Amino acid sequence: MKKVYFAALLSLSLMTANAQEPNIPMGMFGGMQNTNVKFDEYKAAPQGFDKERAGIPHGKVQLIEYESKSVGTTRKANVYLPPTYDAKKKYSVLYLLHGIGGDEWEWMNDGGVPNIIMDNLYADKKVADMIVVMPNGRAAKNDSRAGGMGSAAAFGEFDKDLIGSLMPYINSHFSVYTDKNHTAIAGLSMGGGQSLNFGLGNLDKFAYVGGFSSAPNTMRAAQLIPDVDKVKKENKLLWMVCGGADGLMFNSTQLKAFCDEKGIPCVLIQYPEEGHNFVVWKYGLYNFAQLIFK
Ligand code: FER
Repeated sequence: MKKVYFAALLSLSLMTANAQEPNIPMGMFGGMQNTNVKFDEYKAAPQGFDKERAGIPHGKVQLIEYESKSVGTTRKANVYLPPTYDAKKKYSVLYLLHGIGGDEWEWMNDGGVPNIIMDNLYADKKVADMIVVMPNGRAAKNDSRAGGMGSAAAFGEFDKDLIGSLMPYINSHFSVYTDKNHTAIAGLSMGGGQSLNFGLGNLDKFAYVGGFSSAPNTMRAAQLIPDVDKVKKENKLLWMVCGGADGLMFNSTQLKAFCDEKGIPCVLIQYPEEGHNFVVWKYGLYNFAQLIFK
């Protein structure tokens, strides 16, 4: 019993030290208040955008394994290849990240249907040519879902694995463009925070950044954007969505308010009445995918 209590305390303090401390400027709960912002317009996605459609070509999802220098293990990622994938052509790359309870299978198996959303967008010619890489964002030797909140620190370490090992693997094993203008990063919840932190923290690697219901691992705006002019010049899209009934909205509004004040183009859509779930995240992928690489 004592052990369990200690482990819970430890993981809480780890979370605080690694994920929340730099994000809360004014006392314990100062960072958790919602900032008033003007949301961007919500337009419902069309009926069926997330339903398998008969008579259209389907892409393929394949599980890859790569050696991670920073973690020191062989790690896994799922890669969606569009129906038209042809090694004679070149594709852009979207890195699509999961939440605290997920892994490289969360988008595929927990209700995200990214392959179906992308197949439909391809069939309707609404997206640029891209592949979608769904890694495990928990950069630890044991990267299983069982880590839960205790693995918040490992989510913060994922940039080393992503940039140092996964991206080079993707660049050398698939027919892709490798420059920042053909590379995007987006994710849900913890993965949304990672996308904002790593995307805006590596403007030379990612020109398109998306955060869906971003979690408290999202850095506070002034730390996330130390150089306003550089972001204005180098980022091509900063796009966020969060449910109107999601208690984590404050992570998105603090960034939106900062961007509005500094004149940085930034979208934040409030999904009406929705909570912290795949309704919002599917909507996020559907919209974000149409805006990138164009
Ligand atoms: C928190 C609440 C939620 C937190 C992370 C989450 C790091 C992540 C949720 C998710 O990924 O679904 O306080 O702190």
